[in-house]
Amino acid sequence: MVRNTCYPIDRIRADFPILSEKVHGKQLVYLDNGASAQKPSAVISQISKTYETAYANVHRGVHHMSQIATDAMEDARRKAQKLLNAGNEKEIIFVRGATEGINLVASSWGRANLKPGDEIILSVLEHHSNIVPWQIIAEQTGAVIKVVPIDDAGVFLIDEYAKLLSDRTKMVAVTHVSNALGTIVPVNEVIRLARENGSLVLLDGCQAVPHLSVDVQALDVDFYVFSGHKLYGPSGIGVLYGKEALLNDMPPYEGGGEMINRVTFEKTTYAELPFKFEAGTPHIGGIIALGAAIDYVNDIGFDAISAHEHDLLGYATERLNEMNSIEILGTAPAKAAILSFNIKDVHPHDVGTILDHSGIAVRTGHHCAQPVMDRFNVAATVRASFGLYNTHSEIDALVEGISNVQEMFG
Ligand code: C6P
Repeated sequence: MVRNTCYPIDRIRADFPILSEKVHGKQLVYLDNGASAQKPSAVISQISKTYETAYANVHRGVHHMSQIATDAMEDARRKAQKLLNAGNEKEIIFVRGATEGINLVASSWGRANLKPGDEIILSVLEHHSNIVPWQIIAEQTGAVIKVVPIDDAGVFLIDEYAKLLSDRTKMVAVTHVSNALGTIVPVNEVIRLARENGSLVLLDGCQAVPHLSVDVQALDVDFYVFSGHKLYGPSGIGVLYGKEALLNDMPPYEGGGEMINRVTFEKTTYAELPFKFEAGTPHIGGIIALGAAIDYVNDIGFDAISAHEHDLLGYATERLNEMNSIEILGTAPAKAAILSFNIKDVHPHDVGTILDHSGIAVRTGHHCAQPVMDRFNVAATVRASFGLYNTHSEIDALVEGISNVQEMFG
């Protein structure tokens, strides 16, 4: 396998202070980026800088501090707009994360549009955040959920999906990249087929945005969500993209300050987009720092990030395939940054605990994707998830850690 020697890995790693930490006396090997990514100095210092020099509540004050905080927040909105290539900054709604973004659409759009017998299509690959909000709204409206199956490799079965579509389908809500298996879903085809049936499409981009370049206009997707904390930004902040006309037609999700035009006890009118969906004081410092995270990944470039992570995933897959008694779950030809596996006769939690003693952080469990676990008849897996700062020698450390586990368990 040819390595990309131009990728500035040493400089990138130096940007992440936490990567020089030791865990149990060993060098940290952080392979849990799917759960949350670490933060570069540019993001960490932006958080301090906001609170030290440019903080006040936004969209409220005529005073200087309020104005510069408002400008910085709106600048971050434009960065998120460019990241997704949204046509218009009103289509970028700041939410707490992907979970809140999906709940917002399921609740607001769902309450206004779903009727008994209408159908919502999900897939087996979904994170619980893209299942439960739809179950809640289906229960409230009488809508019905249909589920696209996957094959033994974890591939989204597009032909089965096509069979589920009908004029009853009102919403297709699927992940762009599976957080449990890494499968990249053929979203262009998903959207094209949904359009033929007149359905809307929401993509859960939580596991895609840190790894691939996304263009919501080229995709012609109706709603797209992601979380800042997986994109090297702070937790507690994320983005919901929605087409302007759809968002305009949707009722507010939460009521409160900021989302109103005029309030009287007789009648309240609502603010324009995007503020109609941003009730209350937002996560000002987090939004501005998310802007810094977007600048950071753009400086490296998604072509370079994707190529580097693809290289890491290929190398890790090759190394694990050479080992005995390892089962990799999720072997789809199109995959991103995730390697889920089990070691024969060893519980994933034991694997995770032993790896941790060598300083290696992986996630073990169901990854908030229990239907995926059920599909493979397992309760849990070990998941190594890669980010832009990981290296081949960290994969070597993982392989050595797995060998130690195998030796301990005979
Ligand atoms: N997955 C993981 O370890 P929040 O918690 O709102 O930031 O993101 C939820 C979410 C939604 N969709 C996908 C595809 C996700 O991967 C996640 C978060 C983490 O895989 C934490 S459970």
